[in-house]
Amino acid sequence: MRCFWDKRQLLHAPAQELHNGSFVPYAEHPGRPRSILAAIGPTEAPRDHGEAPLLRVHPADYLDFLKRAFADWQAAGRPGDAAGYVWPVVRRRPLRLERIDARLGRYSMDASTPIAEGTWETAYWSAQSALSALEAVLDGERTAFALCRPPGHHAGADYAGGYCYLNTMAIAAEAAIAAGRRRVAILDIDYHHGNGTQDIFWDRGDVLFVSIHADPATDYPFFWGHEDERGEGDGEGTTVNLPLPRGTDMAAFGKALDAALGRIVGFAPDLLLCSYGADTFAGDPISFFRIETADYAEIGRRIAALGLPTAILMEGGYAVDALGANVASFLSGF
Ligand code: OKP
Ligand code: ZN
Repeated sequence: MRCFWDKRQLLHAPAQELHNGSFVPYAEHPGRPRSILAAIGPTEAPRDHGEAPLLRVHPADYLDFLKRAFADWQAAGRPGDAAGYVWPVVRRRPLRLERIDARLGRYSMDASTPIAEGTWETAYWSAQSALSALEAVLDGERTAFALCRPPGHHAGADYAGGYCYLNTMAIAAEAAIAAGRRRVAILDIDYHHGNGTQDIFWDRGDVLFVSIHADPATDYPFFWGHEDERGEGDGEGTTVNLPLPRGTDMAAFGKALDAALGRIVGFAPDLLLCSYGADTFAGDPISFFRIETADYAEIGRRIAALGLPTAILMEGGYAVDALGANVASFLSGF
């Protein structure tokens, strides 16, 4: 399988994040892609598709924020990585925000998404890897893999969150539609709900978003991913949420997967895009499902059995020692 990765995706390395009340080492660190690279064999550098495909999803002012935030932070005399501390939940309205702290609040949803020196460049190349995997599939490959890092599915059109800055999945889906594909299905099997992807395609009838994830009653991101969220307008019924309880093993996950695949077949898409997170693994340090390494091959086989052209985009997975083996197992199923 063709695999895409750019070494500039190692640059982003925030020191810490706020986790359950303490500052702890940042979980989404460069050791993750190193573990995957050691397990999957040769990769190709992505082609540079420029900013136009990013702008189909994200407004220019948001990209400008991502590019400038770290420099603005340093210009304000701040130490370490840029991180917000105030968020405009109440009565948010358009404002010309100058202060870096205000801009960090305006353009992010949580405290797990600091901006460090190489953040923009890393996110940019993560998106280019996604676009290159999509391009391979549009050009006739049955499957392709993008080692996206940072991940993308928590980022909305104009907000960062959950280690995500650019929504790589939405960027790939919009590129597929711009290239003439009429119906695109997204299957998100990361442990966490892909709130950004859901938000972006909430009212879209041409993009199906199906997600299997930990119940947001107990798990991040809490405010999205509940079963009764089904989309609106043209998109009514094209958002499908299948939350599962902590402790879910392959038997229960497999039933939800079969239900998800049934919805995808019913949608009759031209193309499948898979947000793959290995944080459903039993040994994941921040997650609570019980999927084993060998199970990922079975999950991959069942998805591949749809027979759809499929681009796989990497999302989460934090058990770094097992991460490479988990990704390799999943890809082997295809
Ligand atoms: C990103 B991806 C919990 C903090 C949660 C954010 C988790 C982001 C996961 N104390 N931090 O979906 O794997
Ligand atoms: Zn996750």
